[in-house]
Amino acid sequence: MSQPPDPLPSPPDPPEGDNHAASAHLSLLPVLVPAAVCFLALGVAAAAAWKIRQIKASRASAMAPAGGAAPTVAMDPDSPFQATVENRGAAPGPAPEGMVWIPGGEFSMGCDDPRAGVCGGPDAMPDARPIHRVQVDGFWMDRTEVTNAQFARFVAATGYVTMAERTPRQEDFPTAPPENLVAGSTVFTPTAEEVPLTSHFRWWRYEAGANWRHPEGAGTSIDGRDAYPVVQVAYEDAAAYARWAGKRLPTEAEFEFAERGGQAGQRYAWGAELQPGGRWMANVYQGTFPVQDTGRDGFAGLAPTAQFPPNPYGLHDTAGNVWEWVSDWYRPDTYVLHAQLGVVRNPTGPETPFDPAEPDQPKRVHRGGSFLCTDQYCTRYMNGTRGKGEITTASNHLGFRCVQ
Ligand SMILES: [Ca+2]
Ligand SMILES: [Ca+2]
Ligand SMILES: [Cu+2]
Repeated sequence: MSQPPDPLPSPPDPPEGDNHAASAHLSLLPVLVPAAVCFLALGVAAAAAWKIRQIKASRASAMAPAGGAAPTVAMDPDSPFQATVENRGAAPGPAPEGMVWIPGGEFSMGCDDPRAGVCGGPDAMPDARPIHRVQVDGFWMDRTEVTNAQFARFVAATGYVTMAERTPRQEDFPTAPPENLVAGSTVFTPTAEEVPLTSHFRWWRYEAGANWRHPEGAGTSIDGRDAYPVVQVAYEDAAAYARWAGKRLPTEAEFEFAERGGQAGQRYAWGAELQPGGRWMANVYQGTFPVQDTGRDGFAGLAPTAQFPPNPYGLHDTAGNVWEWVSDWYRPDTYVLHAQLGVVRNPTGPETPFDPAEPDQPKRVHRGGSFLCTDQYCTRYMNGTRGKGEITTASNHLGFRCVQ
């Protein structure tokens, strides 16, 4: 667990802009849910078409095509994926503690429709297509999800108060009933019996007193959980930690380059099969969702970090355990736009968020899936798949890691 670099910190940052987002968040009480929980795949809504046209011009100017990119090598001519071409050259110095060098390079980003495959799950993942070429520069990346111990050092050094710990103010949420103005967050609750997987409201609840120190509510704690990933962090909490540590959140393209480990078009961080040799390779969900997590992979619920083998770059838990915030705004059509631009270099996401399913909620991308992902419902532990979440909404299956 790395000590943050000296010199330390800027004082705790005030909340970032976009506070309008909080309205969307709390006015939904008490049925507030994390928007990015294993949920239904979305098509690119026709209603979004005008927005595509609207932002096309700005996108095109914002992303220069990669000049002189390495030639790509065709693999299977029927595959939408082409070989990953890593940047040459060594890491720029010794690794910061707890981080590994990701060389960057040019790769095929996205996920093909997994449904026909074994354990492919029910989701078509249309927002992860078309598969297109992207180039990213090299960077350092945390080997693991940020842990409770690391986050505790940040809070001790700065006095930072996370969003879930702040009591909502009536003036900020004029439409919320006063009894709903209590600090808290969203917590997964198994159902008593099998339920239709049509509404995630059935297994998420807003829990007063839930926050990173009390991940499942006021009666729970992180005692003995130093090595577990911190959860119940909203986007600005994660970003504030990253700034304090002299780091930042990865972009979506950086995360995907890293999770693929230099290999092209692999379904999983560890290869082509969900369970090679019958072995579980990530902390995901077994059993009947959302009734009972049998923990066949060794963990029912959250696991400490790094309990499964790393990917070829030395990264643990890019798939599963907790979802991870990345810095891009979410739009379902991001890749449609990218694919029109040739090789996209160091993309940082669209200028504005848009989710046709919940157009009033500004969302950023989540990556990697969580301990709740299962091929019964949501297979977003697969490489290249995309999640999303309203930026003020935290939950007990969402965390982050940093890059620099
Ligand atoms: Ca598990
Ligand atoms: Ca993860
Ligand atoms: Cu999932």
